[in-house]
Amino acid sequence: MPVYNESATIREIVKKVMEVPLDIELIIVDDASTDDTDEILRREIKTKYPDIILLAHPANKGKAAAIKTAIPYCTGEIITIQDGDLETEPNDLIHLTEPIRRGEASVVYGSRYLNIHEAHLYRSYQLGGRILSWTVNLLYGQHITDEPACYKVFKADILRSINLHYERFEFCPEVTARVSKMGYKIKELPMNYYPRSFAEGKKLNWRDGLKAMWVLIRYRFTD
Ligand SMILES: Nc1nc2c(ncn2[C@@H]2O[C@H](COP(=O)(O)OP(=O)(O)OP(=O)(O)O)[C@@H](O)[C@H]2O)c(=O)[nH]1
Ligand SMILES: [Mg+2]
Repeated sequence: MPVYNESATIREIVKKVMEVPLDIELIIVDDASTDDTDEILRREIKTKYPDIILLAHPANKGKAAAIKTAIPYCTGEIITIQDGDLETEPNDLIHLTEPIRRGEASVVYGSRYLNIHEAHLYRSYQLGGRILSWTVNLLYGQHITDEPACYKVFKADILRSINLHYERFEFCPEVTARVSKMGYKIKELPMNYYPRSFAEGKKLNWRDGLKAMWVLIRYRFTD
């Protein structure tokens, strides 16, 4: 769980994750938050859940950098990224991990479009996400509907084998491009989504969408 300034949601999301009926090892990386996220993590959350591994960056490095920091600490067979906000429903991880647990898939993405109830706060994000998904399908021969979805679930060895180059929100397009080039077919399953606004702390913006497009194109033609 990469976190940056999530003091409003961190307690609730950790509680939800710890209540999922799966054998979960939670590693939280605080990326030099400037609010009291770090204090909440150390004083309250670590006391309540001593098994959680808390890591911290001395300076802000980005979401992908936080994921990179956490990967060597993962001992489980499956790795997923859980955001520190309340946009996702951690119980979805039960069905999202199932194809990997059964040995039927190696990479599973959640999709907000395979649900009956679509809930997108900003239309521009919805369109941007669709364009990124079409790009992935066109350039990499996948059949996905929601490339930037927050739940991406991997057989642990696959994620470990990828030496992530980018440090910020490029995590999604980079792993999508690289698992595709490794020959993995991405399986998509529905996921719930409860979008938050910028006022509530959303950090991703349109520039990240353009960067994502660039990363997808770049990896198609270079290594
Ligand atoms: N480590 C780290 N995490 C960050 C940073 N910025 C955002 N995050 C975390 O990344 C997650 C996603 O951030 P959001 O702003 O909700 O972005 P989003 O639009 O939901 O985008 P995705 O979930 O990445 O598709 C949250 O858990 C944030 O706390 C950062 O600079 N460093
Ligand atoms: Mg989010």
